[in-house]
Amino acid sequence: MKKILTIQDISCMGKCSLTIALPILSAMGMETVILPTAVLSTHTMFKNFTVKDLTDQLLPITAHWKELGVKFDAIYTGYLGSAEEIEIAKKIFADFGGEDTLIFIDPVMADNGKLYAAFDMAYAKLNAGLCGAADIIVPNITEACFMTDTEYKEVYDEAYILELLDKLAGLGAKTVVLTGVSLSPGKTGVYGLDTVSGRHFIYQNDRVDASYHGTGDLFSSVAVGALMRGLSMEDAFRIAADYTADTIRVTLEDPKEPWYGVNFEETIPALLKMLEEEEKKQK
Ligand code: PXL
Repeated sequence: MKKILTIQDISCMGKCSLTIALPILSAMGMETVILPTAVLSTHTMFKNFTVKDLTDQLLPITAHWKELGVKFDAIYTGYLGSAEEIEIAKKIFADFGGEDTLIFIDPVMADNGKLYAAFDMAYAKLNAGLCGAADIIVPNITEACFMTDTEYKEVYDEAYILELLDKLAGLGAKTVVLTGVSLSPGKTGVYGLDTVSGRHFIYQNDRVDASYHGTGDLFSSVAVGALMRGLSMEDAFRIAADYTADTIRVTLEDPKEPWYGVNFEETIPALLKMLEEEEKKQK
């Protein structure tokens, strides 16, 4: 069984970060080891949430794992709360990384042209540095712009995306995948670049006109799980994009609280079916 370490916060109620990564990766057949960076009462779309930072716990926890000789098939980082936690993530990559460990970074910090309230430009630069240590990074367009000093555009063409991918490649990751890329009306998806071979890949599906908290975490968790199941980059990101869109569609039928998160619990059986069908095709 593959063993994945995921490093991100735990927002106890509301669906994002670890409350998505853990059930999704477990359902996909992965042993999932968690390193919670902070405990929040709810995710940050609720008012008056509490936060307990866990920065001082991270290295003692990983030192214990080191003593036990633990090895991971993948390390997947999501929302990290501070500059110090980025430095710690780098140290964890150095301590547990290696040829047989896929490092997957979702540099969660911004969307729709803006940094989230907790972050500033200095944090974006540190995140860019962290991305240099990755095998795969999956920024959205906003995050890519902040990390590469590029002007953010709501309306863009393919040349803009190709330029962003080249700049992201300059950060040092082996594969860079831009998310939320729309190259024609009503479509959205991913545009990737394997920086070793220079090969691009693109996948566009139908855009669902709704925005839910935690969908980036769902997308990344599924992509990591699919890669660990042995799917190619193209197949893993296509399934992650399709599954995320399908889950948003299912959630739209639930009239309550659109900011709460998506009803991924209902769509896990469909995800497993999608994966099994893909795997059967490849046999
Ligand atoms: O879904 C990303 C995420 C995770 N955790 C916390 C967040 C966010 C995005 O805003 O605030 C605490």
